[in-house]
Parts: sequence; C-alpha cells; structure tokens
Amino acid sequence: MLRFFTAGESHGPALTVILDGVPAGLPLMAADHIDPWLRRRQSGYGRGQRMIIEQDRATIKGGVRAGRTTGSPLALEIPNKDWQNWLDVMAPEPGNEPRKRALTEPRPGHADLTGGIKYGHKDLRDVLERASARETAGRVAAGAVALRLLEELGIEGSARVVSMAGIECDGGMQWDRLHDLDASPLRTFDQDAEDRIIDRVAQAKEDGDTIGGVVEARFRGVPVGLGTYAQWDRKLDGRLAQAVMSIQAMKGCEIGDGWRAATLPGSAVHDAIVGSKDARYQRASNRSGGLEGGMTNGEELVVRAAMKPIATLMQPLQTVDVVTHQPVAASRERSDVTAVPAASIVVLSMCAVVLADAVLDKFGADTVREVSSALAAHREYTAAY
Ligand code: EPS
Repeated sequence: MLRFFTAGESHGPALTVILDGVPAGLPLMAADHIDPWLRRRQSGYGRGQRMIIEQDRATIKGGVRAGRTTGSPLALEIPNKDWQNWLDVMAPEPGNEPRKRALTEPRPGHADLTGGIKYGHKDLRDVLERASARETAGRVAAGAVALRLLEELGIEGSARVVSMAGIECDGGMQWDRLHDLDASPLRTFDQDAEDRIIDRVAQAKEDGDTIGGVVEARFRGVPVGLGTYAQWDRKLDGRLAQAVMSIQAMKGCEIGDGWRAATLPGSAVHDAIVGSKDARYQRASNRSGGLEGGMTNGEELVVRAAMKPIATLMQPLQTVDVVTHQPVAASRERSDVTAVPAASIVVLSMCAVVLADAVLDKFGADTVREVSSALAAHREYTAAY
C-alpha cells in the first residue's frame, strides 16, 4: 500500500522520491515535517566535509495541496548543492570531455568492484554514485512522511545509538528526553560513553580508519495485530528486517533481545502476560521487542541494526586496478569517519514506512479520517477483548 522509490546520484542534481499510498487529508509541510528529519540524518560526530556543503531540504513536487495530502503519489526532491562542483563529471549529456580521470581502484567493502563487473563499468564512479549512502536522504524524506502519518494515529517513533566501536551506551530510550537525543552528537543519553566514543572516532580519523556501531529504532503506541503469522511474506518482523538490511552498510538486524535471546533459557526470554488496572493484557517485560508470531503485540516495537564501518578508508586497503590489473591502494573518495548516528535515523525511517504500510493494510488506506476511526475502534476492541 505504502511504497517508495528513490532515484538520483550522490553528486547529480538531486535525489528524487516517489512515495505512493499516503492517504488523503494528512497535514504535511516539508519545512515542518520532513526537513527536521533530514537535518537529523546529516548530524552526528564523525561526518565528513559533504555535510558542511549540504543543508538538505525537501521540495514537495506532487501529492500535497494547501498543506494536506490529496491521496495522489507524493513526489519529493532533495537538491544536491555539491552538484555545482561536479558538473563536468556528472553531466548526463556527452561532450563534457575531457572528463576527470576514471576511478579504477575499487574499495574493498563497497559496491565498486562487483557493481563494475555486473554492469560492465570500468569507471567505477558509475557504481559508487548510486551505491553511496547519500541515497538515504531520499529514504529519510519518505520515512518522515510515514512518521507524520503514524504521529497522526498516536504512534511515535525515535532513534538512538546503542553502541559504537564496541562501546555500549546505557540509558535505554527515555521518551520524555527526545530533545536530548537531538542535542547529543552521538544520539545517546549516556554522556560518559559519548565522551569515550568521541575520542575513539577522533583516533580513527587520525589513523585513516572508520567506525561502525549498533542503532535502535523504537515505536510506542503501536496497536496489537499489525502483520500476521499466517503467511511468510506478511510477517512484520520479516518485513522490518528486509527494510533495515536494505540500508547501505547494514550487516545485522535484531528485534528485541535478538542475538542475546539465543543464549538464554526460554524462561529468561519470553515475556509473562500480566493484567493491570489499566490493561487486561500487558507484558511484564519486553524482550520480544513488541513482536510475537510476526505480529505487533502492543508493546514498544524495538528494532536494532548493526552497521559495519564505512568502506572508504583514508589509509586504504590493497585492491586491484580494474584497468591495469596491478595491485594498488583502494581509492580515497571523500567520506565520513562514521555515520552511525545518522544511520539510526535511516533505520527509523525505513521501519516507519513498513509500520505505516502495515497500519494501512489493516485499517484501510484512502483517507486519514477513515484510518483514524478504524484504528480507534480497534483500540477499543483490543482493550475489551
Ligand atoms: C553521504 C554523502 C556522501 C558520503 C557518504 C554519505 O558524500 P560524498 O561522497 O560527497 O562525501 O559522505 O557516503 C558514504 C559513506 C559512502 O560510502 O558512499 C550522505 O549524504 O549521507
């Protein structure tokens, strides 16, 4: 129901997003609802020069009139300011030769070599321009619309860093302190861990190295029963994992206790069902991360993702030149030392799209008014079950 595509290169004129399936009647303004998420994606200690050049902003080019969605596909555009510096290299028309030197030294860990072989390119720029994590700005624009829809329906999302370079951040999610996450250069509440990680990132920069980490997206106010146990491709945990694992540099995804649950006995993994005066059914804990049997169970949805260190190393690994076939050092495209805090926003965005899609699947999809009233009726039904 809710799906999007992105197009555009890292140093081309713009990133373009088509987001289809947003119900009519959603209040939406780029400056208020999309740009703040784009800004969050740009922030974080360890980013490179590019984030100084860009101040990402979305232009709505379709699907919204007078501050409300119409039910038509949304068209969003995020211009690349840096394009001005790449006109000769990135022009779609021929005739701008002599082009800058072809990029022929593939970076281990990036899409360069396999993409070059697959699409028959010997200038690996043809691969890296699209494989670049710059594309995630488009994903975040789509995710911001999904977050806006979820917010309208009483579902709130947030994202934080869980660990970087193996240094754990304590403090879990504190919903009443979300502004502190925005203020933190590493999107964490843990000041002590933050200081230690910043030192580690500074050291990695000096060493020409990069750093990975684990991020977490969370949603509260999630209704019971999104997704289903009945068919493999509609299980919500599977759909979230697919969306998360599609993000550049992600190497793992876990729901709730994830990998840790595999090391413990069942009694220390499953969440007892208890009643309270507020609710007939609650969980005494939330190790399942709000998902059981491929369905949301009403607890907070907790999705974590492991990001590998960025593949562009200023002290490069060895590689093989795709033209001379001689051993050389891998190319050193300008890059970030780490983008883990930004990745938390991308993971949140992708999860928001999947979650909003599951909401529309269950509660209808034409107008926000219809979705809202169906959801309100469902919340009443659930409370009385
Ligand atoms: C990114 C923009 C890119 C990179 C980074 C993410 O800009 P540039 O290549 O001009 O520096 O900084 O991309 C990668 C880390 C990568 O490996 O492709 C962005 O907007 O997030």
